[in-house]
Amino acid sequence: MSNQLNPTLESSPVIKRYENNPVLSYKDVPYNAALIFNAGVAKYQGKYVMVFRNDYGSVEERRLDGTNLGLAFSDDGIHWEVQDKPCFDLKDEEILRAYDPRLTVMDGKVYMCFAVDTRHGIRGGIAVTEDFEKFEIISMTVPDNRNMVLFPEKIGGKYVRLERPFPVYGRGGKDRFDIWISDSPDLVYWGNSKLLLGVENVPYANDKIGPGAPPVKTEKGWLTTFHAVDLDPSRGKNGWESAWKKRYCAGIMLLDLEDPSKVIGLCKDPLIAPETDYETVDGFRTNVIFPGGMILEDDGEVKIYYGAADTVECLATAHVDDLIKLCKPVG
Ligand code: M1P
Repeated sequence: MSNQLNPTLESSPVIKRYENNPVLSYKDVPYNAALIFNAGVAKYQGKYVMVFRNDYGSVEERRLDGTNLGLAFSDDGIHWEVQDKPCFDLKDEEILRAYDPRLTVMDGKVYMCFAVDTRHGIRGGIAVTEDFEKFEIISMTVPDNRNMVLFPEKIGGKYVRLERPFPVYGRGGKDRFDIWISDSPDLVYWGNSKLLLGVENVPYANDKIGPGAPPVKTEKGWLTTFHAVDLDPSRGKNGWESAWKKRYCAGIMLLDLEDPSKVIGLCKDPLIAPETDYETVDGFRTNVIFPGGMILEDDGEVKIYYGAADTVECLATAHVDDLIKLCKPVG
């Protein structure tokens, strides 16, 4: 039975959920694992590769002890083989944990953006790897920032990223968070930051938005997902926490190929809204769809990977032409 929230939001008819969702849960992980979600996914060296967030502890006792990132490979993007140990575990006196990875393949290397909780705020990191054993950290933002994603090629001679800083004083002390875009000559120094999309431009969000999977290139523009959050203070207890009043949907938009700071198309309705039990009922935080991976296949199928209910990793597909058609001109 799904957990209906007001207002009712539905997924786009172009979306097809994988019938055997989730594609990954703690049961598939051969080490301490509890919540497996918010993965980055890419195609690399002839395989699909997934780096997933693992909040470990005990599902039975509803207890979480920490976070690391796990690694899985697949031949078809559906069935995954998890490696025997976590691949990334960032902790020291200052850094509490890294989470929510997003993967971009560029020049034969895998770049991973991730969020970092530190004792002095939440930072966005970028690391690079060729083997998922050694990661070199290239840059870290000032707090507070997260949900960073890299475009898969330089545009106008610069690297480009989307990101989601969290201004507090300047947005009335509430979660009114928006998507920004920045560029860099070297992935280290970032600037030319511009507002890309304000939360007020997404009709089904009243709280905050943030970048989803790294954009994919199409003939019509850069196609990219985001998450969009609505909040209703009257919503009560859901999931493991004493109160969870938010709902996360996936949205989709199209950015100009030469100037990706221009939104040229936006779907005014959710692309994926929480509807199934594994999205709305069975989870740590119910009613959460958190897209983090998007792969455009040669036949036009787009695989969209998303964390569901902050508990499991899921897959939905759609045809690229249908996704582009959803993105209507803005302004
Ligand atoms: O619990 C839902 C999500 O909340 C945060 O996302 P954001 O700050 O972008 O809204 C993150 O903690 C994310 O991991 C989590 O899925």
